[in-house]
Amino acid sequence: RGSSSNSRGALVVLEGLDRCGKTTQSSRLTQYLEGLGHSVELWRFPDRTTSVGQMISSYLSNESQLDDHTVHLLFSANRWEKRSLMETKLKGGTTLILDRYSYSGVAFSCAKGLDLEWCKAPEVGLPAPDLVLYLEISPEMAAERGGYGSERYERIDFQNKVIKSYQVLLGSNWQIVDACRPMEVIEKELQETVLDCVKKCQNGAPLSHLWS
Ligand code: Z5A
Repeated sequence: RGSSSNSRGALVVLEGLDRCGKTTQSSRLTQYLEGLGHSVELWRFPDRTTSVGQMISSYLSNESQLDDHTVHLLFSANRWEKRSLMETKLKGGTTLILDRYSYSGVAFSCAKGLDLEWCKAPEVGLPAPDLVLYLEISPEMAAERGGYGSERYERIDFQNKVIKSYQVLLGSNWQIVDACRPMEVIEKELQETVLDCVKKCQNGAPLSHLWS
């Protein structure tokens, strides 16, 4: 499908508060692109299947206690262990839809009080997304959705701090999406934006690295 010798897959990230609809929308987007005949994969961070991911998972479900800096570095390591595969896939023409990425890493750790620059440092050099879709919702509205409250960060006061940290990270490749609307309406809006991004990458838009 590529129309340039530098043709590649797009790196698309979905970010936002807990229960904003990332999982729902990232899987719908993946199905949509597959339906159009694109090579596409859905990944999520943390990737709880690796040994680092299992340490993170047990921390998130309050089964283990870890120093905040340690947890931050584990989340980052969990992305670095996928970096090489990520780049291979993108260069091979596969679009990756990521359910959370480095922005979650920084936003959640900063919300705990860690220094912004310290939090960004271990992410430097990871592939930079071509597009970040930020699904915007209030913590109160998110809490009304299914399953809220069972994991470590699922408290409204903490989620408000996370929003403030995300605001600092906002860049030119971000699109803010009103996530309070019906799923189908959001889905349609994302399809157009992502297809546009996929086409740009097929036409050879260069892959950059964080933080750019
Ligand atoms: N974390 C971190 O600290 N550092 C890092 O580097 C990374 C993450 C990567 C686990 O993330 C935690 O790790 C997370 C950040 C931190 N903590 N928090 N908070 P996770 O991704 O595994 O967990 P999550 O954020 O809790 O994801 P989630 O529960 O899967 O939520 P979601 O994907 O955003 O939402 P959803 O599953 O699509 O939808 C939730 C419910 O709402 C479900 O019942 C849907 O049917 C419903 N829904 C979805 N969309 C709508 C609309 N539009 N209207 C009405 N209802 C809807």
